[in-house]
Amino acid sequence: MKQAASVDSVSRLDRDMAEKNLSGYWRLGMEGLPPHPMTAVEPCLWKWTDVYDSLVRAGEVISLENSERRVVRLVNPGLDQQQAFATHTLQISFQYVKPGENARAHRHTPAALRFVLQGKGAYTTVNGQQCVMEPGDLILTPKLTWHDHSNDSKEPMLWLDGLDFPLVQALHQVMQERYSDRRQPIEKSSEEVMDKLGASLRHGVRLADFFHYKWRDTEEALHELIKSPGARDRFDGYLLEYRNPLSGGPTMTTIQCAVQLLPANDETETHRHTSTVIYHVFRGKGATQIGERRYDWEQGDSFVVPLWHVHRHLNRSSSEDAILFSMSDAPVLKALDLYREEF
Ligand code: GTQ
Repeated sequence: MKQAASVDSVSRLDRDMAEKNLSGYWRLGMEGLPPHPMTAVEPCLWKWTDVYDSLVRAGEVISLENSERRVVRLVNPGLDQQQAFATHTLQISFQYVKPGENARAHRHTPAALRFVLQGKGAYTTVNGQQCVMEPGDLILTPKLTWHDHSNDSKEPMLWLDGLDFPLVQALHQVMQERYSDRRQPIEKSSEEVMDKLGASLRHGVRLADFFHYKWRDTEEALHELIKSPGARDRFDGYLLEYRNPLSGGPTMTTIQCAVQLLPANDETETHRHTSTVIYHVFRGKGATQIGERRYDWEQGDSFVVPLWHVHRHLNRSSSEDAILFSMSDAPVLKALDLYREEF
């Protein structure tokens, strides 16, 4: 009688507490917390042909009058499919703007970046700065910067979008505003800003922002790097991080972008870290071993290495360099003292 009463009193307690929006720790049992971070994000690879086919079809049926952007998102099979995010913190999608089109001006709390894949001569305007796009350029639209995309060229434009949307959503901070016109007035060009940047660094004057990394500068820096003795990283090959030239800090508050070059036949060593990385293959072909599985990739493919998954990269060509573009949530983990690495 006594025992039954005590069993009954726990379930009665739980029920009574639930009615008052309370919960007892004992409901978790004795298992406790996991010994290492756990994630629902799954390793996944998306083939360029699938992404490209979808973009081309969207080009036929989606107009920029009916959809604010013509964007195809990569969806992680381990996450809620309705949300359509590639990871729990960052989102990757691909955007297509046809000749003569304009994607109207807006700004939002999620930070975004563009890595240009195809086309030449279209531009994104960021807070009045005209950033003319060429393949390999990285263009930033940090939180609440106005941006619109215009293709006044004769070629279709394709680029990769990265956003910290899932993170900003988890913090319940998503909002967007539309600009009064479709396009912002252009006040200056990236070239003018870059010229001023040199002068401002010499004079110790701070420019407010830096939005545009040209591929010709990135490529030159990569080629300098491969010539420097001891520059090869054992886990990432020749890795170049996009740093804020004014602060020396990460690309943006929440996102670290990088390019890495793996020479022909190169194989890196295995490690893992608490940041999650989204990769896009800019040049070449190879493979990334994630845990037990090998993901073979070639130009245009994208893949995700989820947090705390051991991984290493292989260039499977005997003659060509491979170049990976990547974005990671490492700045967030570092800011929160949650960044750890193991090898
Ligand atoms: O180009 O402004 O992939 O606002 C998602 C949201 C791109 C953009 C995305 C956006 C944009």
